[in-house]
Amino acid sequence: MLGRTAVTRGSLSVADEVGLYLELYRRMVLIRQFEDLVNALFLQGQVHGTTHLCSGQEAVAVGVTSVLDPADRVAGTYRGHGHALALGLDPQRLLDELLGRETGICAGRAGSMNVVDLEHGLMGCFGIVGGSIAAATGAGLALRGTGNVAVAFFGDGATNQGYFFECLNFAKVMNLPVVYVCENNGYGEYTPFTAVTAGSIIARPLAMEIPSQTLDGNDLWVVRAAARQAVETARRGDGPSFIEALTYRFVGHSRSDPGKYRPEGELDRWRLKDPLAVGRRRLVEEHRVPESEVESIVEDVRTELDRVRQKGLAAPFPKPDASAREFKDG
Ligand SMILES: Cc1ncc(C[n+]2csc(CCOP(=O)(O)OP(=O)(O)O)c2C)c(N)n1
Ligand SMILES: [Mg+2]
Repeated sequence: MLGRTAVTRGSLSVADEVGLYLELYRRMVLIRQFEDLVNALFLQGQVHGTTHLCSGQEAVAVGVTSVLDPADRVAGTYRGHGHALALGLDPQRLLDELLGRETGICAGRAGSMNVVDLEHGLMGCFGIVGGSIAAATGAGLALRGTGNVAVAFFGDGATNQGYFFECLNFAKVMNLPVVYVCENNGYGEYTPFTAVTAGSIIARPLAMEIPSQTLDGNDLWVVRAAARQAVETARRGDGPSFIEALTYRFVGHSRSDPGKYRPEGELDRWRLKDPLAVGRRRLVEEHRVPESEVESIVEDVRTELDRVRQKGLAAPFPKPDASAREFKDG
């Protein structure tokens, strides 16, 4: 049975292990349905800017954040709706942000790619590939000795950026409390990561003697266990760790991408490993949760998001501020 402290984080507070996993499963369902909603609203011209959806990658965000405290710091990516919701950000405030409304978490000025929510530990979602790596490393420097940790989420493509090497080296040498979480979804935009990556990703942190593991990123239980180990290492003052979570995005890179570059059958194969299906199976078969209870989670989230959608579309737009007018005028 997990301790109470291990299961309390922001709005996440439950009494026992089954309750915990039901709540974590609910968060994965919330992320999936939220992304479906964003997609629909984008097609209706309601979402400003572009969107990068994380459908299929939910278990990584939810598993890792499930072992964090509110004073820990997280840097997400432009594919960051899942990171924000996993941390407990109110879906209403996130959707309002995407719709460019005053009631959004950043008052409608950040949009999809740049969400910040310090209350829940989210330092930002970074549009620069690998920007999260640098931000979390800096946060790790600030958090050194406090018992809190910084987490960087980033893609496989980001591991070919120069600062990936610089930051990991710096974190190891300075013994920083950072957990690096690579969401390896097999592609950087439209290019398979194998076509642009020499050797393996995991060999890179291992060469710096950073404790590292490659794991099934579609299994919430597996991700959570590895994240707990990595976070405990950092809290103890034993330096950075690295997780390579193998996963897949069920959708294109961004809204303009139908994903035609994927080999035939690849998407179907990954769909068999859908994190929601894996989670449902574990809940029903291992934790003896009735199917009907799992189904009611899915229905409850649907009802909640329907309300969120209606309220979001009725929310006010921000008024242009004086400085913006001044800039425009002259
Ligand atoms: C520094 C930088 N270079 C290029 C881009 C353009 N770009 C946006 S997303 C992306 C692919 C990144 O792939 P990956 O790191 O695997 O993350 P994923 O999109 O798969 O989650 C690229 C090249 C960018 N945003 N920033
Ligand atoms: Mg990728």
